[in-house]
Amino acid sequence: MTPQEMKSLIDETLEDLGFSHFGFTSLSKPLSFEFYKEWLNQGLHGDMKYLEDHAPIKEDPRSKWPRAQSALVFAIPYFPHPEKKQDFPLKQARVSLYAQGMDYHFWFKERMASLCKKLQELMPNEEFLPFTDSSPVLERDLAKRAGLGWVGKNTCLIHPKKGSLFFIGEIYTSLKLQTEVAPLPDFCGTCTRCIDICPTGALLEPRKMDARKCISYLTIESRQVPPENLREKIGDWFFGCDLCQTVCPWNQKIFKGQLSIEQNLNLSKESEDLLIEDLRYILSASGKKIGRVFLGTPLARAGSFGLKRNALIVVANKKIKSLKEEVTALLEHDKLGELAAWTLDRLKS
Ligand code: B12
Ligand code: SF4
Ligand code: SF4
Repeated sequence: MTPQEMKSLIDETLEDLGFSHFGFTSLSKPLSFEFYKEWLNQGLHGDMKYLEDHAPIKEDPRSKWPRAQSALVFAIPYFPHPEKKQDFPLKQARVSLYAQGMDYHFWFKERMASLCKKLQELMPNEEFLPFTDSSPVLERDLAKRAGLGWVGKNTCLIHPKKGSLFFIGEIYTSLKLQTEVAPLPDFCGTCTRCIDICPTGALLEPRKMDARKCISYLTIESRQVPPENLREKIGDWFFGCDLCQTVCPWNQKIFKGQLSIEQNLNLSKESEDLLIEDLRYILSASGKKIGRVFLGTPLARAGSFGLKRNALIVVANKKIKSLKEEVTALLEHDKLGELAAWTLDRLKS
């Protein structure tokens, strides 16, 4: 199959699957692999040890998938969220846009798997393997090489007409497909809005993040309580953070007036009450109940410990005195006791 035939075939299904754009590239060594290695050597990945374990396969995908020759790379927008959860239990807690629905690890992968099935029927002797996020693939590098966007100073992949609020997924295949498009040029220019707005200074320099400082890491990936000097900077973010993307002029242009760039949201009395209700629920619900209610959403990843930790920080930063009782009840918690005491202290001032 020629690249042009493959493109036409996929173009037909693109809209049905909700993908916004796609491209393909050969599976050569990632262009930024040395940067990635150096980033790991500097310890900027914090406790995400799996990123170290994945390095050899990211460098040479064929060491794990010997037949893989190329990747079909897909983008799927998450704003507005395509897989909303009807009974999402939170009304006002500040949750990053990608997490305001069902977990993409399941539904995005399923959509790519359905495409794989179709391709497999047409080409029974070839191999098609779908991945997104958690597999050992350097996705932004791959997507850049496939022409899906440029790597912005906020480290995100941005497309001039689609912005950056999209997930990346890929199908590895035994087919030999050469990229026919040149990678997009860098359109950041002299802009530094993302670096300037980051509350924790996680963007150390253009395209280089200290993940240990990123609110997404601190509220989602980390299994620890954040160091004291970062707690206040998390502000009212309960799960993840979007600021370095929502401030980006390329997203602002596409999603006119729909993206908040407030460091801390200024809530009406009614919204403040809803926030308090959300936080009370998280602080007092059992681990079992939290697990059940958030099943299938990205919030399940943080688990009961992570969500209670995040709630305590928001209570402290928003100075929500009416939740004092719920905070006090966590003073004896083996992992959260210190944070609960810190929160109570903040509520006094
Ligand atoms: C670990 C991880 C995180 C960490 C670290 C993020 C980071 N910037 O490093 C944390 C938890 C902080 C995080 C946060 C988020 N993440 Co994340 N994350 C990942 C994951 C699993 C690995 C990323 C990684 O290896 N980081 C290490 C750094 C060094 O690598 P990198 O970010 O990929 O950057 C590469 C490029 O920038 C490239 N590069 C730089 N300059 C140049 C120049 C050229 C020419 C080229 C070719 C490449 C290049 O070099 C880097 C290393 O090779 C990927 C999925 C995957 N398998 O790749 C998702 C992924 C990057 N995350 C994603 C998302 C959506 C998010 C959040 C928006 C979620 C949220 N709202 O909370 C935030 C965004 C924060 C931000 N500004 O990045 C998407 C990004 C989509 C996009 N459009 O870019 C991905 C691809 C997941 C997916 N399948 O969709 N994430
Ligand atoms: S997601 Fe938030 S904390 Fe992380 S780099 Fe962007 S602005 Fe900074
Ligand atoms: S905010 Fe500006 S510098 Fe940052 S990614 Fe967007 S265009 Fe680039």
